[in-house]
Amino acid sequence: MAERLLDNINSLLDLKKLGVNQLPDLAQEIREVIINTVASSGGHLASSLGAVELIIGVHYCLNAPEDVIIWDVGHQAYAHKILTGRKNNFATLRKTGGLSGFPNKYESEYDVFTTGHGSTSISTALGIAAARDLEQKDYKVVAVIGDASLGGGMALEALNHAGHLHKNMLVILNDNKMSISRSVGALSKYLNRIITAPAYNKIKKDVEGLLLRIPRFGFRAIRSARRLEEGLKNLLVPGMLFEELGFRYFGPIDGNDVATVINTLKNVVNLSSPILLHVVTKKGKGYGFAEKGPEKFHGVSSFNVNTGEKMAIAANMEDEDVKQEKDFTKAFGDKIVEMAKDDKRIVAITAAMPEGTGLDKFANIFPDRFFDVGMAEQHAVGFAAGLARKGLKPLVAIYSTFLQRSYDQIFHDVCLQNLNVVFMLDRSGLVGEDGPTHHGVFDISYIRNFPNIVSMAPRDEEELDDMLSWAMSYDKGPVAIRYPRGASYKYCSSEVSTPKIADKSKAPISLGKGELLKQGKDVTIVSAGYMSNVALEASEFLANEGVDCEVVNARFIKPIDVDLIMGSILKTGKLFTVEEGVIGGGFGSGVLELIIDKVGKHIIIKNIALPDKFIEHGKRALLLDKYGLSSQKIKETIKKVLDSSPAAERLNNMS
Ligand SMILES: Cc1ncc(C[n+]2csc(CCOP(=O)(O)OP(=O)(O)O)c2C)c(N)n1
Repeated sequence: MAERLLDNINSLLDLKKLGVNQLPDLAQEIREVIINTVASSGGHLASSLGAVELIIGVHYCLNAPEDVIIWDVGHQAYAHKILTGRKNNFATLRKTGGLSGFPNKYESEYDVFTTGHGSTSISTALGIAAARDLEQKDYKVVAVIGDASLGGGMALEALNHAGHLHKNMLVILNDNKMSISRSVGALSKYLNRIITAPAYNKIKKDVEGLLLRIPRFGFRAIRSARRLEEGLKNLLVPGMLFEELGFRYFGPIDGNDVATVINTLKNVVNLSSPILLHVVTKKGKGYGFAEKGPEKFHGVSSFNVNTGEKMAIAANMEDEDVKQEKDFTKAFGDKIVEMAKDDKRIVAITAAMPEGTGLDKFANIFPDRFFDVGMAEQHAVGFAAGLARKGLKPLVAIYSTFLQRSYDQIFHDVCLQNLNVVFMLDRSGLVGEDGPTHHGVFDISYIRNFPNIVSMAPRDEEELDDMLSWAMSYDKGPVAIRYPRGASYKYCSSEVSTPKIADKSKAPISLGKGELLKQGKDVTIVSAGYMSNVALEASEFLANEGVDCEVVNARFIKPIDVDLIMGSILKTGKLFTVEEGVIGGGFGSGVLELIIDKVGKHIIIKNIALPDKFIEHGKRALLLDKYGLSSQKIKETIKKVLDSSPAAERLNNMS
């Protein structure tokens, strides 16, 4: 096999030894590595392919890690990983123990910030620029942000502040006109106008041509061109939004032409003010299937490179488009459509994730009652509050991890007003390969703290249907429903035994009422929702060891069915709570708060939950097992507690 340029690139110094004319070939080689790796490991393909030349250009012109580069979301930064010393273990991307799918400050000094959530980069970069100036240093600070992420509230707040502080920093707007689906919103239209305005583009080309012809004098050329440019822009560009905010705007340039990227960067990187460089790239660039269907290849599980076909539904992508026959997301998407046909007051809101949340079907059938607010979770909740205030029935579908953005809006705009907003928290629990930025493990705690809100978790798709019907007809305040990614049958074991779903006929949903899944006399296991399938399986393992468990599905995380739980504890004297959420302030804590003054002193209690730490990425089943939430591990924990408890003997004899 012929030697590749990439074979000799082991550091950024090696990159800089190449001539600009060699870089298109390098870009091609990097693309091949990304495509082949993601085809096997799953990952964020289309965004990463689109950003290859931009990343090469940035590293060619800057001096990382001294110069600081912050990647917004970070899903586009695979080429950055490959160029900054991680080429040889890139094949481990997203795998258990392997490279993270996002920038990770613990993985490399070139990843200045651990990221995964959108719209944060400009704030971080501005903070770093301010720190640099206070310390009288002179490195460069760059934020690279996508067009959809730029529409997030935090990014707009940061632009506002940056223009005011007037720090030297460069914001590179990587505009591919796409979020996961097409970008939405007025800002996106505005950017599109800039790109497509023919008269303005012609002038831009002339200005660029001028700069490119005299690169060594580019700095001066820009200055002299600027006055002319500014006058023309005032005339021709509607708004001049960025300039009005205090940025000097350059672009749009072709971000997939590495020479253009480098020539432009060389000129703008030394200017002293906040600069916004508008770079236009093609999402999915260089891989036909991804260019044609960028939304399908935004986040993918493993696929066949030659056909573009999915190989498996294995990877736990945040936004992977493959729907299984029956899973929580699909159950929700189908059910809400069915309900909305009969109830015209139902409206649905997504924050840039119609497909991922299952709302795409609703969007197609009820376009007027569907709102994609863009990557703006805070606004999504405030907007829902307004709709609810006027008597509509808004449903907000946002992944557990991204709804964290809306903590104050849940408090102030919804719970405090006691409005009938229904929150659908998909991807609750461990999501797997996307890792700590994406695990939805805090929602039990952050939701149940607020007065007025009801919080529930279904144990399977059928129960999700029932809960959704109940929630939409409940008119006494907000409701949150949490459920994991995928199908309920998958959430039963650590792949060590046959999946088991409780098949007991279900009682109708009733506020604060749980259900008894299995009667027993030795031990009470309580969880809410899908984890009760795992608990049930653990109870079978325990039965083999002579421990007879009573298993309760509380259904409601708030209000908790204290009567049902107390009734069981009084019988067994031993309580184990199980939840796929962080231990602090979780479901188990909620149970303890309620029973603490009701139980006698001879009781064994153990909360089984995720530890107080950020959980790494990896295969979900392995993580569950590692952190004690597989049915086997739950069994082992219960057995250990029973065996080691001095009170056990007494308790067993108590009745
Ligand atoms: C706060 C937040 N909301 C939602 C997401 C899910 N998400 C990941 S990438 C993405 C689209 C990003 O679009 P853009 O910024 O334009 O970058 P591109 O992928 O097009 O390069 C979304 C919605 C997220 N990571 N963070």
